[in-house]
Amino acid sequence: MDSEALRKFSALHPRPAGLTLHYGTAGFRSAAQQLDHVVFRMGLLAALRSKAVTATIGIMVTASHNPEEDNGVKLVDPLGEMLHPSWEEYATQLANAEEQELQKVITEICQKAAVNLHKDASVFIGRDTRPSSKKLSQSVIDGIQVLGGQYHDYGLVTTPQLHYMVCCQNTQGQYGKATLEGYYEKLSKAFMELIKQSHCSGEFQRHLKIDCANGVGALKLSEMKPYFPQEVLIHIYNDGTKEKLNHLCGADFVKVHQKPPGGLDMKPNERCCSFDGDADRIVYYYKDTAGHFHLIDGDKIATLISIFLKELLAKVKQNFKMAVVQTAYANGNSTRYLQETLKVPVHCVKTGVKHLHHKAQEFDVGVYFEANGHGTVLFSKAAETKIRQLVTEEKDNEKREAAKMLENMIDLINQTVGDAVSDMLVIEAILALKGLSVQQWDALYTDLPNRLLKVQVADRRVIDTTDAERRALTPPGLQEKIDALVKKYKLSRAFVRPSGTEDVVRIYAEADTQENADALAHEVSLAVF
Ligand code: 16G
Ligand code: ZN
Repeated sequence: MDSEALRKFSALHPRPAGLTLHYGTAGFRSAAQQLDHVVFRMGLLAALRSKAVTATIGIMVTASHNPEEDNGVKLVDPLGEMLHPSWEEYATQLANAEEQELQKVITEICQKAAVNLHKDASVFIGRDTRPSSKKLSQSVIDGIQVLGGQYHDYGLVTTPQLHYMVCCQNTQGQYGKATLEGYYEKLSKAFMELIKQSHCSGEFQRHLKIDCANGVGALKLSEMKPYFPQEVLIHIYNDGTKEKLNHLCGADFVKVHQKPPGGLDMKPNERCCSFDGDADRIVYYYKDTAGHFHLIDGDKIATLISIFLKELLAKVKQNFKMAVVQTAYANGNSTRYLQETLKVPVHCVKTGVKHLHHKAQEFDVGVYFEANGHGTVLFSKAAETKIRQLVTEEKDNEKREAAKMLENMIDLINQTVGDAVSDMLVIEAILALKGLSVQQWDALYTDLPNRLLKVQVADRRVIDTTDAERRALTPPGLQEKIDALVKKYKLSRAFVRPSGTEDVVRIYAEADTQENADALAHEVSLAVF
């Protein structure tokens, strides 16, 4: 390690005294002006991680749906997954080290993680459209170079695009080409192949209004448009030319407030969707003729995809194991529908993409979605190989056609991480193939009324949870109080958990009516203090 270079460059990216940050569920997130030293040091860490695993590592500068003034950074592991949990601690140590301790901390990480500093390092960089992102990504480069790493800066990309690039690079192109053109070509080809098999006509079906949260999704969707023929009618709103990122728009705003975003005029029964600021989440919605707003969240997206895949899997008759992975936030009626009507096994895990992704890897076909709209589908290598083989070898027409659709689904879905663009195309293809309107999709089941609250407490870490965050272990007595409150209402459920991204405790409640869900959430929030 070039100690002189490390000293020189870390002095250019000083750590504000007394500032401690943690690598949480979504990496580091904070006010942008507090992050320069963090991104520099994450450049160092990405180089170390790359040397440790002898593969390209990704680093994305974004704070997703947070306000424009915030920013964040997270690392992407070789197959496009989230950074391995064992390294999250190293990230936190490195970010908080005193300047004169940096070299020591790096040496310690090298020892603990068996990193050979003489090895090469390769890092892919991406960033969102925040005004602070460009400069922060320059600081990332400084960090990589101090440790002698190579880098490729993709500039403005969606978070899932960066995950995709990293995966392509490390699988020698098996997953696709590690370029934006490669991404657009792969997805658009699979999409066109799929909808070719649709018998549904009527142009109105294809119109879709997309709120891009004034973020990078707008740029990337516009770039992708030429790859589609004219009949794909997507209309981009909140493209970032007029308003601020995530301000009164985007997937998180729509989900949390259960109302339409600003900047998008919705006519009755028009199909609309919202991306979040870095385009890794999507929710759909529409307004009915009476003017009522209907949200179609991640749970209903998972349900639609599961119905479609289950039908195809039945046709190819391979006994593939399929399951849906949710979190405690999944609407109770979605879980009920999946288990009881669709008869698909459902698993509940802790909040955070890495937990869902990990669980979904246990199945041949693992569908995972958070209610907030982050999700994807994972296919096991064995299932994928078999499906591709059926496409070329199967004599039975129906079976072969089903395999062909599954193959296109495999190519259309970004299996590295939830991807708003890819999910949107998956959903549009399924709606077209099944001839479903947005209302019919929404009517699969009715969401139980629910309420999400957040409360500030002195120390949110006093709350410890178990059973995939559905029960509180500490402080003592809290769970008993919640149990007693839940008993007062019908079809009710409630839980509390410390947020992994904000200094708050989150409370979720659902019940038979909105009044009861609100009351239950409120009563639980009082019990937390
Ligand atoms: C992050 C997570 C998201 C989770 C959310 C919960 C990733 C990429 N993103 O945005 O999955 O739903 O945090 O936030 O893992 P919370 O802990 O503040 O409720
Ligand atoms: Zn996001």
